[in-house]
Amino acid sequence: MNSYLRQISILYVEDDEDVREAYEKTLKRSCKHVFTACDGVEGLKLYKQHKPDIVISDIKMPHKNGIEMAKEIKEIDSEQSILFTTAHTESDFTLKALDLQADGYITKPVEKKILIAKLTSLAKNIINEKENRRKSQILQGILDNQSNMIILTDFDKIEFASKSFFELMEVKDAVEFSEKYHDILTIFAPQEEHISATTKEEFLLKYNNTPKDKRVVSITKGTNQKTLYASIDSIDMDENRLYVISLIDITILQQEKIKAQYNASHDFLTGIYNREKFSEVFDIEFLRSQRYQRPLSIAMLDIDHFKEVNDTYGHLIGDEILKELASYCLLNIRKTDTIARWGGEEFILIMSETDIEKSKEVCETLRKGVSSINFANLYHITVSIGVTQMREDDTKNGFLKRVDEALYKAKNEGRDKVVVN
Ligand code: GH3
Ligand code: MG
Ligand code: MG
Repeated sequence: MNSYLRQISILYVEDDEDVREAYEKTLKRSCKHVFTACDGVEGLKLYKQHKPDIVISDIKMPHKNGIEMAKEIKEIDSEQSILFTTAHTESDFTLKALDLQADGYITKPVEKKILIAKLTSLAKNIINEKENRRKSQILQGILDNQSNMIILTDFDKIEFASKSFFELMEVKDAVEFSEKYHDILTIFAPQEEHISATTKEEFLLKYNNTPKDKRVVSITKGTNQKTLYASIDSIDMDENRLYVISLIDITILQQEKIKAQYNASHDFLTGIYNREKFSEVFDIEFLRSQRYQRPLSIAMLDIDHFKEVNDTYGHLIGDEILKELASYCLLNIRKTDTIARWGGEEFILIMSETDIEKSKEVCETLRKGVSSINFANLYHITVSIGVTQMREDDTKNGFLKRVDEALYKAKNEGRDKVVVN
């Protein structure tokens, strides 16, 4: 028993009743289902009803000939296997049939052995094709059911990818992807700390040299930037190696991380550095100054009688003044200097590479500037500032204590003053 033929269905269209009945018997012995029709009209009707795997048809028939019927069938399914039987070996009919990409023709009278051999080879292809399609569907189903995006690629073209990946890239399938993006590497935007490359080798090298938890790529889509965690495995095929790239969208996570990092280092009200960030910068500057014997000054600034401001104008106005003061200081210090909110209405300024003469000048300018501002378009405040330069035998605490003392002195000496200690 022919196992390939056993799995397929056939539509046999032939107007000659004797021929039809004779072959129907033969076919029924070998095939799963056989439908027979006596002309093109009936043939087409049965085709639509049963969608057989193979159509065998005579050419010359009443009502609708074999070629007309085949044309209509091909419009329904361009991949449909069609085999013609014909007595007119050299005729136009045959040529037209071949034009239609029929899968072949057999001359009449058809030898049963030849017919079975021809059908077996067609059936083999059809079954393999069906099996491949089934496997592809299973694979696609598996890929689409993953929470992460998966791409099967040799880095040149995409063999398979999950629907979620194509959706992200706004393409229908792998063919449209390669038309739009050429290859997979072009979609990974060059970004600091993110993996990108122009060749497969470079990309894999970078990937392998990046610690597991930092294997991140970014994909830019218009103004939208996606951050994705990547993991790559390889599959060795017959002649080439395929890579399974798995991408997890960590954009939101990344944004939250950046936000959390920002919140951890910035003051909620004024937006300038907070005390934690000040400590971090201060530690570095202190060490640097010590190691390279470079001048370093710090200043502590405190709003005068701020309690009265709050009491008179209200807390909201007080907040507004704090914000405007912070912005003003930030705008009026050098890029290399650091200003932070020390707490309440106190601010601290780190001036690297600055000796006491220069830092006093900076503070005087700030003090004068502040006293001339209309805060919230209405209110005037003054500030007292203590300033000091780092000394050779200073500890961090000693250095900070001295600036605090300077500020205390400025307050005692009547406020709206800069005092050096
Ligand atoms: P001095 O000149 O001696 O510094 O007097 P002062 O009133 O500024 O100092 P004091 O330490 O007595 O009061 C500080 C005030 O700063 C009290 C507090 O309500 C106010 N303050 C601290 N943080 C904030 C804030 O975030 N918003 C507002 N609106 N006020 C604040
Ligand atoms: Mg104060
Ligand atoms: Mg104070």
